[in-house]
Amino acid sequence: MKLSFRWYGPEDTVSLLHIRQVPVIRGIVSALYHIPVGETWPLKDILALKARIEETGFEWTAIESIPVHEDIKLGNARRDLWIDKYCDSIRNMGKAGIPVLCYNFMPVFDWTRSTLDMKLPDESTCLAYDHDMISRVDIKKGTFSLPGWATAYEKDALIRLLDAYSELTEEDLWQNLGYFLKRVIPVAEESGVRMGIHPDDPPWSIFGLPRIICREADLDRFLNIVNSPSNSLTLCTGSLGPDEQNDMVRMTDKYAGKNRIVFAHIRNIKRTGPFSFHETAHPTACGDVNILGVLKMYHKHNFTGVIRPDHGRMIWNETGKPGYGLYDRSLGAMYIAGIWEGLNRD
Ligand code: DNO
Repeated sequence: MKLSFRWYGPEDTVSLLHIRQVPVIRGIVSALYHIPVGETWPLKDILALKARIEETGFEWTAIESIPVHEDIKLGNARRDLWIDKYCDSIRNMGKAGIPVLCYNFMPVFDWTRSTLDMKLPDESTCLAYDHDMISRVDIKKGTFSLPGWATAYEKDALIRLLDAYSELTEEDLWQNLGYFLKRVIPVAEESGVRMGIHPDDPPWSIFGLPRIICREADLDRFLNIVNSPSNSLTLCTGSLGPDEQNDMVRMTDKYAGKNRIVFAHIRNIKRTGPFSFHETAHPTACGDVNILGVLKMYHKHNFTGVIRPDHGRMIWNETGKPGYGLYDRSLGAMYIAGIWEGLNRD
């Protein structure tokens, strides 16, 4: 496996030189943050970022993410134009030799939390989701955005977008996802790229919008739309984990066994109610996801894809992008690396 670390590009307060001091990290997961959503990623920009990553001794192991334009998810008349541009971005990343592409198909909002700095008993802070709080938010009333989202909408644009989605059912969203996959996966195959869809986070509908990549049955349906190694998963333990029906160890065993996981996000959470949870440090003992069990399954199937520690808490007075500080993610990386070394020796 390629142990990697997410880096938000040259503007990130966590630098490549910081990451280089975390032992055994081989890869960087990054994106071109200056390209507007939907526009083609130019080859020269990809190569420039790649050179910067390689100068520090790393490999650019995965792109996270090339966001999917809302017109594609809505399935409206403009989608073909955006899909053509998406295909060109895939071709360019293939030419640059970047093998893995993470993306999601969540309408309007990417990962969503109600609190970005919930205090834990040890006084570290973490991201938390409380369904009652989210249900009370009137998103049409103002701007609502979280750091890390590809897009922050102004009020009017958001209202227009939500109106466009008001008629869209889950089944419509599945059809639009299928249309997208049938166009992009052949291009990914030709380009030597494996795409891994990121599950919906949290794995249920929010703000009345449809969400369809939430459970095992959804992942099965998704993988069957185009049965190709280029049509695979980014399996995120912290996104699927809040639904206790999602047995992460069994699901990792199943999908890694079929070679349909290209990217592993390792994150732990603690459930605090049927639709509520907060994030925790990565070790199994800290949350409700059996992270050791999940890693054992990757190891059992000789996983050669990308693994990264996902979201950390804020510890030791670090400030920065919530979920993406240096310190706790580094502890997570060491936890993963230690388990892997132990499994290799067994
Ligand atoms: C959260 C991340 C997600 C992920 C996208 C993939 O921290 O895991 O924002 O990058 O959903 O498109």
